[in-house]
Amino acid sequence: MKIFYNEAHAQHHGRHEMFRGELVPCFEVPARADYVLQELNARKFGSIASAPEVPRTVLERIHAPRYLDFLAGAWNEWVALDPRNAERDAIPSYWPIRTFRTDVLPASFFARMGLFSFDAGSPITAGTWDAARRGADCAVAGARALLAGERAAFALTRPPGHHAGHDFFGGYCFLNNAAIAAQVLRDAGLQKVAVLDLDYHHGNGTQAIFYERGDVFFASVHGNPHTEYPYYLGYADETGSGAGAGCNLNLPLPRGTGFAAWREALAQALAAIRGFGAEAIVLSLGVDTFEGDPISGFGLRSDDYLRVGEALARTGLPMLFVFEGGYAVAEVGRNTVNVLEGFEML
Ligand code: Q9C
Ligand code: ZN
Repeated sequence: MKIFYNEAHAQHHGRHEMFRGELVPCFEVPARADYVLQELNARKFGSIASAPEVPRTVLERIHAPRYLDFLAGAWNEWVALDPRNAERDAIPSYWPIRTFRTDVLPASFFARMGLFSFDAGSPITAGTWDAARRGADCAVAGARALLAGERAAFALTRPPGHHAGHDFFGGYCFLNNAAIAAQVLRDAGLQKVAVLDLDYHHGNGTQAIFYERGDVFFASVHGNPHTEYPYYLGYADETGSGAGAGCNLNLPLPRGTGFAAWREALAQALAAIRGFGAEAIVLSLGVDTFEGDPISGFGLRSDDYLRVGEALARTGLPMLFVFEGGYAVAEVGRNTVNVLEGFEML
């Protein structure tokens, strides 16, 4: 399996996120990707390469130009407001919800930051844009590896991507790596692509991007949004609309779900992807389904991830793994590489 590692990932290092009324240390930390890289090396796994830079037009297939402009300039704008801001993360605190206008792009940096986000948990730091942009490059390189005939590839990058939408960030995500990769596969001539999201949290950004499209199937197994982040999307009755009717499958499970029930949902998602006729799968690989995850509620154990990889391999489809969540930092390498090993060994 070809592995594309984002060497710029640590340039995104949020200090704090707003959580229940206080600023707490970020859960989404550089050490997460370091542990995965360490585990790949320890288990002598694949060839690890860096990805070539892709032109911005590739990102614009998924993201709005004014959103990309905002992200690219956000840190400089933030520091220009007050030089002391260089010591602080930029975090939004105003959002244009129902009844507000979103067609006007405000002059205020804070107003724009809120326009382009949906939570206060996703700080922008000095290197956020570079890390996110180089991460998208890894996802694109992975997609191109599949197009060149590889059976599988892994984009090892952070910040993650699946909560980011066409023109918004949130959930620690800025650019939707999985969506960008799926679009690259489509643009290269694959007729039908699936994105399968196994992160604990519903991939609201990916779902929204493809919701009205019949060429990209989105399936997700995740914590029930009634009680779990991102709360406002991810219900079972969201099945796609317009040309995308029937091309969205949400399988929400209650907090506390263990591997037996979770793997049945995975089997259901894979059956639907097969029925759709996907020619490749982009796999949003979050391992925050682990029993020890500090912000999630499923009960998967480390060995279970080997079985997950085997189930994915049995699809026989080319597979691009894209790293997403997983916050039990010391175990994130073992769990992630177990999926890849289960896949490779079958
Ligand atoms: N501070 C991903 O896994 N915050 N994002 C939940 C804990 C948001 C998770 C409360 C969690 C976002 C990619
Ligand atoms: Zn997650």
